Amino acid sequence: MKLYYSPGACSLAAHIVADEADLRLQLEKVDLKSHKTENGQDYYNVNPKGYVPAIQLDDGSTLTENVAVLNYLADHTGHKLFTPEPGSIEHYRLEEWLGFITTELHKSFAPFFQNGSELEKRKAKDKILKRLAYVNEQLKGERFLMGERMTVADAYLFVMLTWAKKVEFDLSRFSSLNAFFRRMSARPSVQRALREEGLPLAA
Ligand SMILES: N[C@@H](CCC(=O)N[C@@H](CS)C(=O)NCC(=O)O)C(=O)O
Repeated sequence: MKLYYSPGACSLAAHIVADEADLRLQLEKVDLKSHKTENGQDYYNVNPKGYVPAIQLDDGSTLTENVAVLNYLADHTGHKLFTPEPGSIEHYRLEEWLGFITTELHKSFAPFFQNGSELEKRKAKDKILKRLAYVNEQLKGERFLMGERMTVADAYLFVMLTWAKKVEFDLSRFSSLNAFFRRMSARPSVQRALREEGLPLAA
């Protein structure tokens, strides 16, 4: 399996999950400006949508969209991460978190990474901080979003928190979220994934 990624992008979640679950993953970096991969391939031939992540499966086909990629990986982690039984309420809770992270957090960062106006950035910041306040409440007394065991949603949330730090949001009042961030940062899988992407260790 191969992951097409860009350092520190949302593809980092899949990278962390694969490492956490000892999935053998080849990595291929994508330059999101030129849309060339590090092997000189035109990335549009891999993912016509032009964005990361994409995973190339062992049968040569490609899967895109972070939620689908994370769900695919979750189903191949051999229970090294918590992967609720299909049909169980926990399964839908995990989908609920993934849907929330991808639409309410991930997409809200767009003005910061796509040259938005100051007004767009201010509105986005208000929304993201409101959503993070909710996550902070949900994490009170919990190690991970789904309780005691890590799921793919935790890896995705971790990446969102690295972005919030990158754009210098003040997260100091979110004590549960900060504790979660420290716990995730301490995981060898997270440290290895950051190192492999050439990124500083999260602090
Ligand atoms: N809907 C996609 C969005 C992925 C996305 O936003 N990828 C960003 C990096 S985090 C990207 O590659 N942006 C470059 C572009 O859109 O051309 C998903 O959920 O996977």
